Amino acid sequence: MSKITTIERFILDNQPQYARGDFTALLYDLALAAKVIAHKVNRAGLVNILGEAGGVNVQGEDQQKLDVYADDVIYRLCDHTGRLCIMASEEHEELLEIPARHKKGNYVLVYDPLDGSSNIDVNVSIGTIFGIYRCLDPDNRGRLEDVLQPGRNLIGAGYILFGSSTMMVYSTGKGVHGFTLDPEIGEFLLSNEDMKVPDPPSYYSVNSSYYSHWSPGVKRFLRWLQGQEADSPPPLSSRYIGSLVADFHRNLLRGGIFCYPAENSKPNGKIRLLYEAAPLAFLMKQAGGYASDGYQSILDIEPTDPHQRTPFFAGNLSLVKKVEQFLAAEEPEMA
Ligand code: P6P
Repeated sequence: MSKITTIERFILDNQPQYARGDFTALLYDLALAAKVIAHKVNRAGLVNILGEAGGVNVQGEDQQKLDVYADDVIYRLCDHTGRLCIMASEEHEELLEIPARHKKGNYVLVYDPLDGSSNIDVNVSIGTIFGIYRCLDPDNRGRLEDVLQPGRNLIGAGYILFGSSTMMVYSTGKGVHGFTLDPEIGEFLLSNEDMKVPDPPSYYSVNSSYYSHWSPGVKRFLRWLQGQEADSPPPLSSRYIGSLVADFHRNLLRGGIFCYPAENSKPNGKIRLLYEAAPLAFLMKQAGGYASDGYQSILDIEPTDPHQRTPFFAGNLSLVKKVEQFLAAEEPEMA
């Protein structure tokens, strides 16, 4: 029997000596949010039977959609703790200020409260993604500039995967660690310490129905991946369930590449830079992989808008660098 380590214990054991505890406590807050959201998500299928989240409750009040519910849980757990100076959420066009009655802290939280929530109705895994920055100016905290930081400034990032079990996977810059929720005791227990993306890879994840909309370089990369070029690698299996966190998690665990390329009608792709691509890129780098927009590291992109999108390739370094190689050698498509 391996020793039982709760996420709280692991966070405490790994916080630096000089830590004052705010960053550690913020990670606890997110672990608590994960438990609260998991409880509701895991009952989503009972909406019409028990009238819970997403349906109409016994008082006839409209229940919140689960992504709105998840957003509300994270905000209300974090807005008063004095640890944050500002938040940015996929669910809100505007930045989320800390109410004036509460102290502003030194950290910034960016998050997608429930990515892929449309998959709930078909019982496919979904996820929460988060990133943590330090505010830039301690004397002027909670500005747009604090949110528009490149991923290389992240001091922590992670995701919560609501799947066959609920997992919280995070990094604070000292490796990637995974915790599985034991619903019986309501604790996240260490299940994957120091996760590294395996090599050789096993999978690739992409929505091939968009093939005709991709650039020549991306098309060439997919043909290479599928064994149609002289120097193609050993064949990988295609796995894509249209839920970013689930597809990303599989490639992190088994080795591979997740691709959401730019398309003719979507030049910046679909994945959000600030609260999806950058946090996942931080994790993938910590796990020995790499994430790119096809031309540069995701972590080097300087955001100009909290909701901007980016083409996204994440996984084994060798595979993502191959995308960059094919895009760099791209011949313009014949008219
Ligand atoms: P498509 C879900 O809507 C999402 O944002 C990600 O979770 C997922 O990877 C992607 O979109 C799927 O997009 O265009 O393949 O349906």
